[in-house]
Amino acid sequence: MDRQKALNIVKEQLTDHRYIHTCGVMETSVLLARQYGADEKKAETAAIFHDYAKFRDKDEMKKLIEAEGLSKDLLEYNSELWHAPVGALLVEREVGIHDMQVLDAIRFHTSGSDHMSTLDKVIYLADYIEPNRQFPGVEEVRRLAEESLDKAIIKALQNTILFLMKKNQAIYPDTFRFYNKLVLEQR
Ligand code: DGI
Ligand code: FE
Ligand code: FE
Ligand code: FE
Repeated sequence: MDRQKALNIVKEQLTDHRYIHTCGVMETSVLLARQYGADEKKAETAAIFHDYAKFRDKDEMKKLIEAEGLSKDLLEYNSELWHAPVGALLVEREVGIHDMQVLDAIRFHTSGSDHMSTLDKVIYLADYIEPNRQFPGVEEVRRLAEESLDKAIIKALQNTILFLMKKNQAIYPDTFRFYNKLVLEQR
């Protein structure tokens, strides 16, 4: 799909703030895709649509997770996780994108999983380090991203897991699976 058309579609789904974030993810993912050997056009498309479902009503997302066979265990965890798998579903259904690599990158962009492709990792990391992000520790992850996709993601996951733990929140098991896989592969 044409980039401007895709951006126009997603803009209607998002707040201005989230749209600016999306444009940052788009630019960063194309650079990371080039650097780490993922398909740049697929990275661009996945980035544009990665937060497509971010502002869907929680009840609507809950019903879709139940009715469409998405992992029901998601419902026991933070509802922030839901927009990723629901987004993959709705981007296919409402936007008509059927590329499974693009849809998977959207599906796994929040939780991660233990079988992340390079494209999935590129979107995951770009979402964390895009230029408009300003949380503590992001500069270190940006530096690591210059030398290693996996090392940068490990640090991002450590930051996210610690952040959630400090707020006394549960961690979705796929996030630990993603983290463990990357750490074990570093040895
Ligand atoms: O949608 P964005 O804000 O751009 O970013 P995202 O899709 O990565 O969502 C991140 C939020 O999800 C962040 O505030 C942490 C929260 N979250 C809640 N539970 C979990 C979780 N993130 C992960 N990775 N794992 C969790 O179990
Ligand atoms: Fe998101
Ligand atoms: Fe993220
Ligand atoms: Fe995002």
